[in-house]
Amino acid sequence: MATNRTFTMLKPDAVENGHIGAILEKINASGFRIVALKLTQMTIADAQAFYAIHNERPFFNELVDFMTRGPIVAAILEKENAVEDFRTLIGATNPAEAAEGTIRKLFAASIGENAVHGSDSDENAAIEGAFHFSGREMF
Ligand code: FUP
Repeated sequence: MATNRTFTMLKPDAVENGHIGAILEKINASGFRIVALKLTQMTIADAQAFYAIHNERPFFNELVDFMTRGPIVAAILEKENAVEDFRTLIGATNPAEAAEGTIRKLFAASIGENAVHGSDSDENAAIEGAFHFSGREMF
C-alpha cells in the first residue's frame, strides 16, 4: 500500500483540556510520522473557509465559533493508508458512537466539540495541509 499523508487539527477543546501530549502520543504509537506541526489559532474567516462545505448546515456558526475560540494544533501525518487509518484512529464524528480506544471516544465530549479533525480524502488532505502550512514547514 502506498505511503500517503493526512491532515489533522487537535481542536480548541483538546488544547484547553491539556490533551495535546496524550493525543500526539497516540498518533505516534499508531505509526504515523509527523511531517508538519504547529500551535495556531484560526480567524473567523479561516474557519469559514476551511469548513465552507458545511456553510448551509444549521451548526455552521457554532462550528466556526468553536474552532476560533482558542488555539489548535495543526499537523500533517504520513503513513501507509494515512487518510483511512487516521479516521479509524479518531472514531466516529459523534463521540457517543465512536469505538472504544479511539481518540474521540477517549477525549471528546460531543459531536460539536469532538477533539480532533481528520481529512476525508487524499485530495482534501492536500488542500487542508496547504491551508495551514507552507512548503518550508513540511518535512
Ligand atoms: P468529520 O469528517 O468526522 O470531522 O465530520 P464532518 O465533516 O461531518 O463534520 C465536521 C465538523 O462539523 C465536526 F467535526 C463537528 C461539526 N458537526 C456538528 O457540529 N454537528 C453535526 O451534526 C455534524 C458535524
